[in-house]
Amino acid sequence: MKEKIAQIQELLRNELSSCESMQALDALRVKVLGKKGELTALLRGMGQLSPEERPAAGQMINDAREKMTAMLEEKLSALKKLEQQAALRRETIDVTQPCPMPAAGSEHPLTLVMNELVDCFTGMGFEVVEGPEVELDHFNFELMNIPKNHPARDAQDTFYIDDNIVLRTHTSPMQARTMLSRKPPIRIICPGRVYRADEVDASHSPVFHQMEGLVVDKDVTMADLRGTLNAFAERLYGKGITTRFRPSFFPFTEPSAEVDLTCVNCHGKGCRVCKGTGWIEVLGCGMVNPKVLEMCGIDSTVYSGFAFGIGLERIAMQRYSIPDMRLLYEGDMRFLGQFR
Ligand code: 2NM
Repeated sequence: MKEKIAQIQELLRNELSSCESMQALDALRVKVLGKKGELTALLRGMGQLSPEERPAAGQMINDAREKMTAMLEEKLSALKKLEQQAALRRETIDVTQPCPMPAAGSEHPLTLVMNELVDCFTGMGFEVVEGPEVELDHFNFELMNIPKNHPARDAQDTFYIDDNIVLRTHTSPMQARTMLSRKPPIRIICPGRVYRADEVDASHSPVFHQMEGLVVDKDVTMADLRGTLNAFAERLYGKGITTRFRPSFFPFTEPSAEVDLTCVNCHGKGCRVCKGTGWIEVLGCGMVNPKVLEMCGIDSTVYSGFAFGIGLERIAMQRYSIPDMRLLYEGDMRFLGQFR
C-alpha cells in the first residue's frame, strides 16, 4: 500500500514538472484524485484488507490525498502567475510611440466673422443679447412699425407658424424686447439666425445670419451712428477705410441710410469688385423711429437712438472671396478646411 501511494505521488510529481497548461493540470488532477482516479481506486481496494489494517491504510491514503491536493494547488497558482505575466507582456502599450493625430476642426467662416464683429462692438461697450428664432408677430413686425398690410408681412416673404407666430425675419424683436425690459442707456448687439422665404441662389438663402445693433440714450445723434460705424469699418478692414451714407427707407428708422465702405480691393479707385464705384454696400441703419421708441416704452421726447443691421453672409463672402452663398451651408470639408 505504502509503495503504491509512493508510486502515485512520484507519478504526480513527474507529470507536474512537465505540465504547462491549466487544462493539462486539471486532467492530471482527475487522473490522480478523481472518482475514477488512481488514489480512489486504492481506496476501493481497501475492502481486501483485514479490518485491523484498514484504519492505518485509510489514514495513509487521506494524508496522501491532502499532500497531492496541495501539490496540485501550488502548481495551479504557479501556472496562474505565469499566465498573468504573459498577459501583461502581450498587452503592454508603449505610450511613447508616435501616433496619428486626431483631425482638428476649424471655425466656420460665419463664426469667424460673427466673433470678429462681436469683439469689435463689445470693445466699444455694446452687450450681446440673444433670443428666440420663433417669434411673435407683435415683436417681429408690430413693434417695428411694420403695419398689417406691409409687403414684408406677406406669406410670400415670411415663414408663418400660425397667424401670430413667425420665424423672425430680423433680430430686431430682441431689440424691442430689450427696450421694453430695460431703461436707457441701452447699448446692445443682437447676432443670430433669421429667416425669409427666399429661393436659394448664389446670393440668397431662406436662412441667414444678421447682427443688429441698438443704442438708446439722451442726445444720441446721427453723428454717433457715423462715428460708431467708422470705428467698425477701420477695426474690421483697416486704417483709411471709411463709410458713405446714402438715404434709404426702413419703417423702424427715420432717417434711414444704406452704408457703403471704401472698397478694400482698390481703396476707392474703382475696380471689378466694386464695379468701378470705389464703394461696397455693407449695411443698413438709421435713427430709431420715435414711434418704435414709444411702442417699446421709451419716451421719445427724452431719448433718441440709432440702430443698424449687418448681414454676416455678405461680410464673410467679401472677406474670404466666397463666390456662392451655398458654400456656407453645405458642410463640404474641402471648403471648410480652408479657414484655419
Ligand atoms: C437694419 C437697418 C436699420 C434696426 C432697427 C432696430 C430697432 F429695434 F431699434 F428698431 N433694430 N434694428 C435696423 C435699422 C436694422 O437692418 C438692415
